[in-house]
Amino acid sequence: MFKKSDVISRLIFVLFAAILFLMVLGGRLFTNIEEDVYVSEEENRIVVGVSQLGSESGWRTANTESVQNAFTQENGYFLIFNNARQKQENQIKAIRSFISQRVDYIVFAPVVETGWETVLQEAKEAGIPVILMDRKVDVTDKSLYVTCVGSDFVEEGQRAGRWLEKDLARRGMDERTVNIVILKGTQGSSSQIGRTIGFSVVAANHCNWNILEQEYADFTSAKGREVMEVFLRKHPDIDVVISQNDDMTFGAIEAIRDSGRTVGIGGDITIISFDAVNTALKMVSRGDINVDIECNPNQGEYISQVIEMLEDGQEVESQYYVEEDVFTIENVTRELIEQRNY
Ligand code: GYE
Repeated sequence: MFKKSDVISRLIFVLFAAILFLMVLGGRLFTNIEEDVYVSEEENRIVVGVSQLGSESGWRTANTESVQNAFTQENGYFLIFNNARQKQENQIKAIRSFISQRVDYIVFAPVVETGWETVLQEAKEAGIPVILMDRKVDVTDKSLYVTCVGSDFVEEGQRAGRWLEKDLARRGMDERTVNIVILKGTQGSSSQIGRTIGFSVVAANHCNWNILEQEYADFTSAKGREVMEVFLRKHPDIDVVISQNDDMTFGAIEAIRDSGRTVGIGGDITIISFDAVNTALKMVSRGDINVDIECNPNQGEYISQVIEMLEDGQEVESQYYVEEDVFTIENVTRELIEQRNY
C-alpha cells in the first residue's frame, strides 16, 4: 500500500511533467508560427540572383555597390550575390545555382560576349527573366534575355576619337603623323569591343593617325603598367595613349613616368582614359589625364526600375543606356570630384 504523502508527491511529479510537456509543445508551436511568418515575409520579397563578373577595377567595385544598395531588404528584395572572379565558368555555375534556387530574376554582367546560349536557354525554360547589366551577350535568340542596362560603348569610343580630333586641330597637329597605342580591356568583353570599334570608326577618317600597336591589358592597373612598359620599349615616339579604363591608365602613367617621359596637358604623351572614377577626375583636374570618357557604374537603380515595370506587367525596352559625360580640365569641378564617391 502507498502512503498518502507518496501519492501526493507522485501527483505533483505528474503535474510538473505535464506542465513541462505543454511548455515544450507550446514553445514548438510558437516557434513554428514565427518561422511561418518569416518564410512568408521572404516570399513577399523579390528574389534576385546577381552574377557579377569580378572585381578588377574601381568602376567594378562601384557597380557592385550600386547593385547591393538597390536590392536591399528595405526595398523589398532578397539578393543572392556571386562574384565570378573573371571566369565565365563561375558565372555559368552561379546562374545554374540561381535557377535551382528558383530566384525571381537573374541579373548578370557577362565577362565576355560569347558562349551563353545553353545556360540562358536553361533560365528561359525555368521561366526566370534575365536582365543583362553593364556588358552584353552575343546570342542569335534575343528572347534569351529581357533587356540590357548599361553603356553605349561604341559611342564612348567615338567620343574618345572626336575629342582627339578636336584637340589635334586646336594644337595645329591635324596634318602631322600622330603615333597612337591602345591599351584594351578584357578580350571579348563588350566594353573592350565597343570602345575599340567606336574609336577606330573615327580613326578611319584620319590617315595621319598611326596606330602603332594595340594590346589587351585586362582592365587592371598591374597589366596596364606591364603592357605600357613593353610599348615604351618598342616605340620611342608615342604621342597618344588610349587606355580603355582608368585602372589601366594609372598603371600606364606610372610606366611612362618611370621611362622619363611626361603625361597630359603640355606633356610628351596625351592620355585618353575611360570610366572617370574619383582618382582619375583629380588627375584630369591636374592636367595629367587629358580627357576621361565617363562610364556610369550606377546601374542598380535602373535595374530595379526595370524589375518594378516587369512586376507591374509593363513592356520594357530591349536596351536602357545610362547617362554619361566627357571630362576635361575645362569641366571638372571641385564639387564633381567631391560628389564622386567611387
Ligand atoms: O570600364 C572597367 C571595368 O565593362 C564598363 O569594366 C565595364 C568596364 C569598365 O573593369 O573599368
